[in-house]
Amino acid sequence: MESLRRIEWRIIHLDEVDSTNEYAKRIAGNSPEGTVVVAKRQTAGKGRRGRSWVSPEGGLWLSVILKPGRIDPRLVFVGALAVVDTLADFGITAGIKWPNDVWVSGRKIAGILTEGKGIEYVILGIGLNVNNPVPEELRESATSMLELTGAKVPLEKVRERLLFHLGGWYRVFLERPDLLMAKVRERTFILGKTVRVLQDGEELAGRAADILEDGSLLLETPSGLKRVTHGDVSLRF
Ligand code: BT5
Repeated sequence: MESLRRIEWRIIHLDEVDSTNEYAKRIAGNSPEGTVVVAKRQTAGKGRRGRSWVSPEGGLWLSVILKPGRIDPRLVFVGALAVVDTLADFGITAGIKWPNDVWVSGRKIAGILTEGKGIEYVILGIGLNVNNPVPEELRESATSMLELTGAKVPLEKVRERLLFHLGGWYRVFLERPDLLMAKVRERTFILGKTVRVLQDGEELAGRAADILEDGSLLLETPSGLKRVTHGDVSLRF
């Protein structure tokens, strides 16, 4: 198989922005693939379905513009695996909580938000708590690299490692999505566990049996196997 060249990142640094995803969307039409928007702070950082993402100074808040020619739900895993590998570079063992979170010891350290426009572009947004304070209201559910390592972590180094791993996993996504999904299964810590999934207001409970090739979650419920394409997974009952 002919190997694609590694993506070249072109970084736009901002002090403050509403949301790096929104900024990236505004410029995506006229920007090449590999454009990265990084901000020190976001005033309206966002998660999925209108939720907000707390983004004070000290964290890594960035969005990359990708042009794979299609919207593919598996792109979220390119971000999640890159975060897991980056954390490993700093001695932190993390896992993927399907579909878009990265957790360490029962707490969320990063979230991924992908947004796309047809075949034109995909924005892959990543929020990783590095040296920023963990929001008071999320004390129970969130953590940061600072909290886990007990020391300030060089933010530029984290960004560098993250972009390095993103480039690598993006290439795997393009060339060998089967290998990407194999790694996702390996890194997903909910497999085999009993979970509750909230999907469009409907609640499903069952055993997380597998992540299928298309990125969806296979749930073993009392009424049979269910394929879940999106939603929020919770392990706490
Ligand atoms: C996510 O949404 O986890 C996706 C977050 C993506 C953030 C990045 S930052 C760069 C780029 N620009 C943006 O505007 N967004 C992306 P979701 O699965 O919906 O989770 C949102 C929930 O996570 C919130 O409702 C809170 O409970 C929790 N949360 C908010 N801020 C957090 C933080 N800093 N650390 C951990 N959890 C947080």
